Amino acid sequence: MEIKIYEGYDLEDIIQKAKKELGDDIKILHYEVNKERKWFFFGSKKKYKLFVELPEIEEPVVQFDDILDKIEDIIDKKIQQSIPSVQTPKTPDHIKRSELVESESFSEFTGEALDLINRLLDLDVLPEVAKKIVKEGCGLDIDTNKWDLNTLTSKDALKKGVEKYIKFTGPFDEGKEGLKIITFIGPTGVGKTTNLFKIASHFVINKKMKVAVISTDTFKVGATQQARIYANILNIPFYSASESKKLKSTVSELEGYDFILIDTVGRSHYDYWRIGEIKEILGELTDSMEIVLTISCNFKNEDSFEVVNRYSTFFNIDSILFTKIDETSKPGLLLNLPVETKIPVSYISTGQRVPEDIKVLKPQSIVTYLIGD
Ligand SMILES: Nc1nc2c(ncn2[C@@H]2O[C@H](COP(=O)(O)OP(=O)(O)OP(=O)(O)O)[C@@H](O)[C@H]2O)c(=O)[nH]1
Ligand SMILES: [Mg+2]
Repeated sequence: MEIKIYEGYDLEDIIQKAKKELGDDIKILHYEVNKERKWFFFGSKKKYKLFVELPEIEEPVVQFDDILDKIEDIIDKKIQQSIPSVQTPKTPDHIKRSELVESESFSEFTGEALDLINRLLDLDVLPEVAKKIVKEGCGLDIDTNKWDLNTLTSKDALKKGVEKYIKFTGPFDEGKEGLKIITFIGPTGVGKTTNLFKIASHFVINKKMKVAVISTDTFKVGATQQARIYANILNIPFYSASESKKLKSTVSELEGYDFILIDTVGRSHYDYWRIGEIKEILGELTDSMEIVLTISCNFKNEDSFEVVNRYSTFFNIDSILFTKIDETSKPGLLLNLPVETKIPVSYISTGQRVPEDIKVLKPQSIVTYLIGD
């Protein structure tokens, strides 16, 4: 406590002086009155001493939430700047597809090759991807000095390109040794939970394997109930874990299992913090698990590339699982994403039925989804 002393001959005056300096709410601790003798006067004069407590200087109230928000903003900006960019090659909006096909960029193609490119562009396959893929099945036409399909049909040419540019993981149990942990990540509502259980069903029912499911989606109301019901139907163990310690101890109890499938909460790819939270929950196990990014085929090209970019900043994505192929007539994504990002593809979900509507992706199935049987 600090004290300031005011002195004067008029008590009221010095109180006013203190108030003027320190504010109306001054705290007077005490005062003294001394008599001063004046040798040339008879008598004496009262002198007052006022002891006032100096008000505490208030520290500004620190709003931690505000500070955290600011730090988040700064980091968000930094992350934005540092995102590795698998750029979506763009078809300029002002160029119509027909003009594009006839334009310079396709002038090296002719005949059936050009027809096939045309069909692919119609399905929202990106021009550069279409060219790369189709060229694989082409030979140089001597008369025109342009690329045309050689002896192959469109379907076989497409398959050849797909085989060259896309990696396929095959079924998750292929070449598996010991316990395999597979974690499904991806944007909200793309079909992570339902497709995880389709895959679990397959291994439990058809392959008689030991499968356990752990849900880290404890954020969404009803999420664990939905998963628990599926697990009950399959009669497999189901756990929920909201933090990495719990996840690690749960996993350590599941030795002897063939698969642990981990479900995660859906997060918008624009929400880094929440994606980061998923990684935090997976903790040190992240490196020993296979990460499956789930993407809906009805996403626009640019959105899907953005999903991969942003999830890649946190995870090493082992494969892409496509969903909702039944909900789009333009599944160009099936080529665009794996060709441009070089991430292998694993499964494709073809509808809502659990467990039937899922298939292992193969070169032929990509061809079929694009240009039919
Ligand atoms: N049409 C169609 N619907 C699908 C497919 N796969 C999943 N769904 C449906 O998509 C909806 C969302 O599926 P979920 O499995 O809950 O999706 P999720 O990614 O777990 O969702 P969040 O946990 O909320 O992020 C459900 O109605 C599923 O039946 C598919 O291949 N085709
Ligand atoms: Mg879910």
